[in-house]
Amino acid sequence: MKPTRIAVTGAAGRISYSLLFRIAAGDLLGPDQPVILQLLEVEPMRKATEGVGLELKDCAFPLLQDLIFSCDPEIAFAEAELVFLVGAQPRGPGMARKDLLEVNAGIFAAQGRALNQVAARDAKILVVGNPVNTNALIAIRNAPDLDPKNFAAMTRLDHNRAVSLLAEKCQVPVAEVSRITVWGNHSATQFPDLIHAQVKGQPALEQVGWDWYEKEFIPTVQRRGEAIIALSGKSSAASAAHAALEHMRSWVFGTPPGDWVSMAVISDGSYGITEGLVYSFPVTVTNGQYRIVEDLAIDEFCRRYLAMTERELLEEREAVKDLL
Ligand code: NAX
Repeated sequence: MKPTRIAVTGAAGRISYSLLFRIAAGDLLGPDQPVILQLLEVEPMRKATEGVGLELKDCAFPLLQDLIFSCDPEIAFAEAELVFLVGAQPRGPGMARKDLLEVNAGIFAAQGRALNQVAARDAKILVVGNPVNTNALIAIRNAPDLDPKNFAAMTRLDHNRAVSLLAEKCQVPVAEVSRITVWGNHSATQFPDLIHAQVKGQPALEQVGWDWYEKEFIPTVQRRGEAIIALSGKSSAASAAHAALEHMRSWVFGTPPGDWVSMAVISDGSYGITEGLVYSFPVTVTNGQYRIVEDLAIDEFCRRYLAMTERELLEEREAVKDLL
């Protein structure tokens, strides 16, 4: 079988350390699909990445047909069909949010241009590196020959957190939870929506009540990343890698009937969200193509949250407008 070329950036980082081995083991595309891993890192991380490469080889994964490493995005992205843009500049001490946005905008502009040149024309490109929505927007704008629908930014970790929290509250297996949506930005303004969610096929809110929803559920999901850093001193890595795998699996293999997932994708104006922003919506996937779920009822409560997170994304876009 022809191997699938999978590019991963930030290959020496913590998320990649969980992600790469699972991809090579078949957790992404299944036990019969060989893969070629194409790793991108920055020059100072060359030795560290080579070390990861040796470990990957030492696993003797039957599905790993080749391993390519480069600091040049045009080599790492060549003919890539699935791309995980994980690498990003973390926020340093005293660094303003605007500076962080600008540094990462430079990285994602260059990577967008390289993808435009050399990636497969139907590549699925998932942005994991923060700030994800705006990084994805920059990559899209710098890849004019690729369809914007080739790109998505990851809110699946937030989505999975919401599923798990609701299942725990209702004391049901996670498989009984459906129709969860995380709307908007992958940040503390995100809107985890239980209004349309179901538990055992019944409206979730009727089972948990408004008080818990507003006072516990929403802030817990919004601030889960910070809670993990406060406890462990490190940001989420294994759960982020798992979410990236699941996002890509949904995109490749589709969503189950009657359910949807959250993906940050280019807005087509659905739900009144500014066209062209990368915004997390409920989506279904068939034949490798996603569609924003239409016609969900949006009441005043939802509208307020949707607008709040949209406003933050408009501000982020303004901060990087020179690179768009
Ligand atoms: P690490 O700092 O461990 O690794 C990042 C790696 O990216 C480093 O090895 C660095 O050298 C590399 N890198 C930087 N610039 C690069 C470039 N131009 N080309 C290639 N590689 C480059 O971070 P890690 O914990 O792996 O997190 C990676 C990114 O995911 C961060 O931006 C992080 O904020 C983001 N996250 C996103 C999440 C989400 O839900 N969307 C959740 C987890 C995580 O916070």
